[in-house]
Amino acid sequence: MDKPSTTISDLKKKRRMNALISPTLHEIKFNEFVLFILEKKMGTTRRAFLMELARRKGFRVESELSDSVTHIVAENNSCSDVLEWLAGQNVGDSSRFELLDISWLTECMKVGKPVEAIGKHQLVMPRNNSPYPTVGSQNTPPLATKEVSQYACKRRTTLNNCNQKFTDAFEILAKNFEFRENEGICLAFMRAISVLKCLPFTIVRMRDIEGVPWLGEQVKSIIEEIIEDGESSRVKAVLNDERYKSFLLFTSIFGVGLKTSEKWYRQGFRTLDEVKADKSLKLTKMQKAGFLYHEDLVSCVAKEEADAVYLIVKEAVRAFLPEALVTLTGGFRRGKKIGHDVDFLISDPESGEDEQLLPNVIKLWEKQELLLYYDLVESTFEKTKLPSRKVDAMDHFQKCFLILKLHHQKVDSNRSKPPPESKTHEAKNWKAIRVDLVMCPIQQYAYALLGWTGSRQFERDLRRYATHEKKMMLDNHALYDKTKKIFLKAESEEDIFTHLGLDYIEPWERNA
Ligand code: DCT
Ligand code: MG
Repeated sequence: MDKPSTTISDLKKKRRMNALISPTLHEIKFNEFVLFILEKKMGTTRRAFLMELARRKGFRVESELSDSVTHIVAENNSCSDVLEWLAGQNVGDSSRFELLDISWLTECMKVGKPVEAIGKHQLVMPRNNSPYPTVGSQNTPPLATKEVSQYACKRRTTLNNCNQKFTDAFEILAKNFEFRENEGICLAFMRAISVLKCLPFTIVRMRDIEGVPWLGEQVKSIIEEIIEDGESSRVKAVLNDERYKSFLLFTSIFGVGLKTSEKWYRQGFRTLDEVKADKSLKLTKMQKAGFLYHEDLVSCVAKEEADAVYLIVKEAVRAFLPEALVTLTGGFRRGKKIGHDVDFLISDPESGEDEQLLPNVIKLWEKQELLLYYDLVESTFEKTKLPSRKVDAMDHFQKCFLILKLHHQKVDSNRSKPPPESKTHEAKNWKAIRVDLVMCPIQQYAYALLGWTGSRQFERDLRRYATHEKKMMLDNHALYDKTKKIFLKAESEEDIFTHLGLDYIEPWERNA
């Protein structure tokens, strides 16, 4: 069917409109915001009139919803009407706009300059119904109106991090302070990272983070710089810092911590090749393995590889204890797709404790030539011992830190993809994987599982919460009620949350 032909009068009308809509050469007096007037329910003519009027008064008004627009003015539209319209405009995060009613613009026009946008001018969602709680100016609540708890164990933190550009920057700064052994500032950045990860929106202006805990002046000034310039000058300086760069390299070696890094740095080493070239250096057994398998160990473990390791661990454990529980813990239990190692918790409901299991598994893998390195740590666990007061204390269970030889074939048979077959016999057909095995009595299983699932920040805050809010002591073995002077039994993680009076947080919501 032919389109109806445009009449002369249509054309004239269009030209008139265009003349009104296209920006004329009015001086912009008020540069602090950029307006966009919504045509929906207002109509073309009235919109064109208001745009021209506002421009004449010195306001900057855009015809299109460009990136520079900060305020959207609407008439006869509710907040949801405008949000619905915005959703169809493909403008990304629409929470960056202030949504205002026409009454605000009318008042501005009356006085010939911007008036403060207050409650009556703002288009807001009814409470509890909002995709982002309010859209408003200085005196309205910021985006994070729902109170954000200071405790990670009262927040739900999934892997969906809306603020990665900020958290990546703080990870670098935190690491730098860790390398400088300044624990206080390091922890301050870690807490900021943790709280930013739980926010359900991307921060686009400082107002968005009003009332969010753990964001001190230092943290805020860096957030502001990243919002304005897209990057932080402090982070850039750290990335170029010689000490930071060397420590990052040194600590990437399994078995090398801050003490060794400091020593090597003082001796003048700056790269791993320089360390390797010095044959007089005394390396521990762990560090030797760290250098030998460095390339494999720094390339992260993928979930498929962790699943393949799980099958190997389960088979070996069940060969000795057929009823044993073998649970994948750490980051992979929280739903991560990559990790630096694979963590397992093992417990036997039948025998309770079996100190021979880990030594037997080690012997078996040695025979199968799967073991590249191991360090068996004996249990120092005592049932009557009170939970540790130290937030980062290691637990007392028997455990084994090891490097396992994972044949590609084991991963690929899981993946149901043909293996990248080695062309020559010499080609390496395996990858070295860091594995932690922890053996605990079944009575402590729930506590050990909660402790080994992490994240570290989540665990720290669980313990801090127990101490400060509940007068209880929590660690990977037990929960002790100091008021009642009793140990609280738990069969599941849910039981522990209940003892602490906390809502249950699923493992994939513990990525704090
Ligand atoms: N953990 C802890 N305190 C420590 C060390 C570990 O609470 N001092 C807990 C938290 C996570 C779990 O043990 C496993 O530790 P990692 O393997 O270091 O952490 P992850 O979350 O599994 O991280 P990655 O994915 O890098 O392995
Ligand atoms: Mg891990």
